[in-house]
Amino acid sequence: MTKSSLQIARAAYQPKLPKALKGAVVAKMGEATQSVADQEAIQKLFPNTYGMPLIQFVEGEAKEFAPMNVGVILSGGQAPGGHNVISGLFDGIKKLNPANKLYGFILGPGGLVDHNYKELTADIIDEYRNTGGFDIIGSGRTKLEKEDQFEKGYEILKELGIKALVIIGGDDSNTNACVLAEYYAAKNYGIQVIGCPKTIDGDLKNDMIETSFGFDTACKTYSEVIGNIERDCNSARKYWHFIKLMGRSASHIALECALQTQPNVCIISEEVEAKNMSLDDVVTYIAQVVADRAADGNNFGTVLIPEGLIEFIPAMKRLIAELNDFLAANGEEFNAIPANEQRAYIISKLSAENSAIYASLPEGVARQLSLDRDPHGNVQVSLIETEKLLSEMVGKKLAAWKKEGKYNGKFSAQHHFFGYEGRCAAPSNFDADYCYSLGYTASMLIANGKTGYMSSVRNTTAPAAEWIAGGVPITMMMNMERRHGEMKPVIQKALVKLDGAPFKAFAAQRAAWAKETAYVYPGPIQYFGPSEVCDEPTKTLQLEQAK
Ligand code: FBP
Repeated sequence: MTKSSLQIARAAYQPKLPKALKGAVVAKMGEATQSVADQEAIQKLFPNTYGMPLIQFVEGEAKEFAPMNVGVILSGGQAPGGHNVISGLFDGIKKLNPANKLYGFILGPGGLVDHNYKELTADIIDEYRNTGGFDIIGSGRTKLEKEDQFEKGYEILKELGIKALVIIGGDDSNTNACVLAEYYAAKNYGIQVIGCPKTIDGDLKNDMIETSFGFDTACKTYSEVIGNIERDCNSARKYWHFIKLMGRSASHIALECALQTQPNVCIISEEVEAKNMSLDDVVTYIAQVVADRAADGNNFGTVLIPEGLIEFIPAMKRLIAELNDFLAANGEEFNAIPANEQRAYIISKLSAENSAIYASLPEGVARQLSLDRDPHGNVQVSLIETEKLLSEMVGKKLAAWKKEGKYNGKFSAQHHFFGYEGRCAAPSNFDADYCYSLGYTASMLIANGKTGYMSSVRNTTAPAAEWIAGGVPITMMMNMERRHGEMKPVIQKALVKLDGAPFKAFAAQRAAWAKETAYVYPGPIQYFGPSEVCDEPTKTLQLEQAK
């Protein structure tokens, strides 16, 4: 297989480990834990895995371990560093006993249920060290939540002599990992389940999990390209660039990229919701920045938009909910109507408030809202071209202001969507080290007989040698939430906190960034070179950890 020079050099990179994990370790037990909320209900649902203590690994005496087999699953969207979690896990279990074996389940949780797996041997692992992607075994979005799936999984785990299963996933996958851990514990099947925090979205984090892996590399990849666009923009001085950034619901990616590149505008969905802003409020805010810059002779700029924005605009949320219900009940009638009359039909059927909003939307977006449904009958908001929606509406507003003599500039827009470009990038040193440490820590949790824990590596703004490795009971991160009409135990999703340091730092500077051209050009991720260039954590982490 042909490899690039960087791939060859990067294969030899030895990820940095916390000092405590370099030799033999012992598990130091902390205090018993409680769930973040709804303690009684969570305890009742997880009698075997509730209330367990926090664990920290510290240097200890070497011990002998009987041979064991371990399974691993990659779940959900790709995130840079997944291969290093697996290589850290592999090296960890081999160090415990060279006879230990690692099995990977193919294409996500579905591989466990369908008994689709392969043994991950040293030569396979070596091919994937420090590489991006999840292609070593593939990933998938099958939800592991039903008893018959757990039983099908048990069949193959028993057949392969697997003692522990590591599930690498986001909040939902780790919630399901905990449900599986509880199920196997209740049944006395002797199979441990350990989770690892993954997602570029950065929304799986709490007091004990400082960040999810992949967020660092993905944001650095997007920020490199945003910086390049900003420089182009500041060179030609003729375009407004509207850039949509991935992140299904939380705006952590947009916020981090804003902190790295200092654009003229960055919308944060959580703020839009908290301030009960309408679509028109968002459009007016952007148009005002455009007009103010035009008054200074600057007819150019950059705007960052989080992917999930539409669902956070309260009025849009209400419109989408009514549309979902209406189309679920009247889909056939709607589909029988000629395409050019569908818009008018919907306008005539919705409640007055929603009908007015729908009528105000550009043709293309209105069509996307009424056509694209996922298998559950919901609008696929990620398919909505919010960047085009906003620039079109800003353009209209500016044209109106021009007539009123309130604006006298030129507005020409370019559109971009950065998402998939960053999910499989070669992991930054931070993610390469962090992921390897998470995988290695998972092997230590297994060796210590733990189940229902998430691998945790903390103190991540310090040099890697000082990182603190351990385990957090997954039940500690849970609360009860209404999902599909039922109350369910789930890991709390971490949205952007408006009173958190990253948002406050952004809010304090955004007016200056709007007016001035204060762009920062982060450049590409550096894999070799001085530590201050290669090992820097995200601005989000730096601001959150600055005490
Ligand atoms: P996870 O939550 O599974 O990590 O996935 C995150 C994500 O990359 C979102 O940012 C994005 O909205 C979504 O996956 C896209 O999903 P898909 O890969 O199925 O198109």
